Amino acid sequence: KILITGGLGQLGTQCARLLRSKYGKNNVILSDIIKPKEEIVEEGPYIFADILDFKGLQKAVVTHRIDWIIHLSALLSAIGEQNVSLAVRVNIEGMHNVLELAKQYKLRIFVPSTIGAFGPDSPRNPTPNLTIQRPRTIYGVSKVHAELMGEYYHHKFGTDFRCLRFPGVISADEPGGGTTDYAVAIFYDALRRGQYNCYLKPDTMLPMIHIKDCLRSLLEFMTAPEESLKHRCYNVTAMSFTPEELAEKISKYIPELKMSYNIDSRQLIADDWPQVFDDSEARKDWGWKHEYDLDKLVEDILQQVRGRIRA
Ligand code: VAH
Repeated sequence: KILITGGLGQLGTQCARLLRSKYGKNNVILSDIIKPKEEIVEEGPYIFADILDFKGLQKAVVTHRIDWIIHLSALLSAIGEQNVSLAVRVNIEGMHNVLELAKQYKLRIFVPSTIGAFGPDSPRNPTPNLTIQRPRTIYGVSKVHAELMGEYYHHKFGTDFRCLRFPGVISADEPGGGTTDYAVAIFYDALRRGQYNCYLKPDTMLPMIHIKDCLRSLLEFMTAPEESLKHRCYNVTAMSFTPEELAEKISKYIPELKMSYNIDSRQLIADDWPQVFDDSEARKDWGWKHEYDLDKLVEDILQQVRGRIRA
């Protein structure tokens, strides 16, 4: 049985869909502290689970006989800077609770980390799997903490902790509070208004991945044999692009797309992040490979967003 925390964020719903297609609808339990829409509940079991309530989480793990926890609850980079104390509680205290349960009940635990777990002292092009990590956002700090705590519990208690560092994830669902989210919002504005006012400079290069590749990497990594894993944390990526490169690809479909640039504080975050992610360790140890390049991503996301706008 699999429990997904933070299930109504950018990754949760489609993560549940993928895992249910492999393990069966009733073996994957989506959870969050938000009331779900009807269609979410129709797709499979959904429960209330607050990662800050250790006892409640423990009850869920026991009553649902959970074996794996996919821990997605977190405040992302930009929103974390606006609410540091909440980010500390959710991203750090929440992680402690989930990791403690993983230890006590011998759960396999997946925690996503991020390009945001690196900072200005890390090599940026490329950023290797093992290098200095001194991030400058509370999101990044909390994700380095998660990586270190997970690795410690693995070596000290044998906890099966697994962590993938994701680049910016591109989906048709508008995520909340990330720095890479311009690359999702642009599709909506381009289709609705034929223009996009970007908060990052046109040449800001960031590693990115299509959500389908992101979630497939999670599933393949979670089912990889233990002996193939040389690390507990792996970088994964598919491509890197800039706002102007993305706009140029979208213009092939929406020729009238007009870009404007209105830089805000998220530029400072992006300037500390990797530009190119080296995921050769993941490709070598457990056979990671991406399937969506930028052309395929743009075609697919445009199609999905068109469907959402018409709906
Ligand atoms: C963010 N989309 O921008 C998230 C992610 C790699 C970026 O962590 O904060």
